[in-house]
Amino acid sequence: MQDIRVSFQQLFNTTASLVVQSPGRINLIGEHTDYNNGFVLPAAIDKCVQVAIAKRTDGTIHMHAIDLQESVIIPAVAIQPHATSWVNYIIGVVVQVQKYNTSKSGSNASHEIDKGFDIGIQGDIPIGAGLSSSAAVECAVIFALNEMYQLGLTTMQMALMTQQSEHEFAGVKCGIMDMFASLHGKNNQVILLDCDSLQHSYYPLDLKDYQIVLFDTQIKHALASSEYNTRRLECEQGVEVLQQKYPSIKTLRDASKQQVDELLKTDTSMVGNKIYDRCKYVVDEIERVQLAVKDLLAGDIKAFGQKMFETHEGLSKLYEVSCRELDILVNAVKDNPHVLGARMMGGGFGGCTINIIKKSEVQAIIHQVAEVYAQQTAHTLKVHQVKIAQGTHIK
Ligand code: GAF
Repeated sequence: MQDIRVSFQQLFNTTASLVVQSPGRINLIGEHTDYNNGFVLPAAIDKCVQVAIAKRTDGTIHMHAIDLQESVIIPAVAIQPHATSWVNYIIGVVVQVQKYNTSKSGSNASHEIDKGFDIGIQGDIPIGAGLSSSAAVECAVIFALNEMYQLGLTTMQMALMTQQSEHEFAGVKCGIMDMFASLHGKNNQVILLDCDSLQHSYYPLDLKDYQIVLFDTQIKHALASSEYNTRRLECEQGVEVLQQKYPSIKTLRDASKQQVDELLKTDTSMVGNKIYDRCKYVVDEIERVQLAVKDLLAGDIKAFGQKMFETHEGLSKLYEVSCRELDILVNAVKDNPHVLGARMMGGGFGGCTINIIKKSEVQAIIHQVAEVYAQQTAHTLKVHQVKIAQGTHIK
């Protein structure tokens, strides 16, 4: 990436007061569990978004996406969602900061953010690949605003506010995982996050002779966000039924497999089998993450990888968020003795698979999978080899 301070100076004819870098993320296991208050095991990666920022005094926000060579200017107050998606990831966060300011000192108080700012943005996280480029933008923006306006937000508050911004300005009712991982990542460590209590612990990822490789389908089906929101609703519908008999169940995190079988499997007249399938996948996956962490701690990467395959099976057959292209990529490595685990990663309907592959075999396997993918689809495989990196920070 080019030096963003230089681009900023040229674009806005002023010096950036600070530059913030925020990473994308991978997720080892625990998919679609975050908004069900379960566990996830993500890590920040060495692909990131950078923002450079400086205050203005004329009540306008000037935004420039360096990679896209696009500029947008809006008034800094009474902000509404914009037609351009990258703009929403910035202004949605501004709105959250303004709400926070109002909650602290009332709507009549004046705040410096209302006077506007210049912001330049660039990055190398592939867009639509399921590596959370949008969360990285939101986290970089909130971190920069927090610093520039001395808001005093904790990284936990930042994670919750950027999640809210995604709900309101991107229309995706996402969980907390992506923002949390981007803000809290540490070099070479995976994060076990309990999405209920938000307690988290770090574990070194020692894959021995194996490494993580991402296979990118290079597609993103249009129904991704609407189906995502539908899955969330289906889980909530399941919870409503479970609550009638077990009022202490507030989310699927609180439900056991037995309770899901007892109330959702048989009662097809009320909720239909889809609801059972969704809830069954989620309770299985919440348990699977906890067992997978034990495998990791015991150094049993083979058992860990096996669970990744199980996750994919559940996401594909029960949760139905995979797609033909992702299934082709997982099937292409399933029986390969040098691949310990593979599964689709992130929200689904495109994006990447995450694979644990023997280092010495990586090149041969890439070659083989690329061939299968080209034969069976109209797309070209892209490969990302990522390292686990530090979370959001000032550059
Ligand atoms: C997307 C969402 F943004 C996350 O919150 C999470 O639900 C993930 O899909 C699926 O695990 O990345």
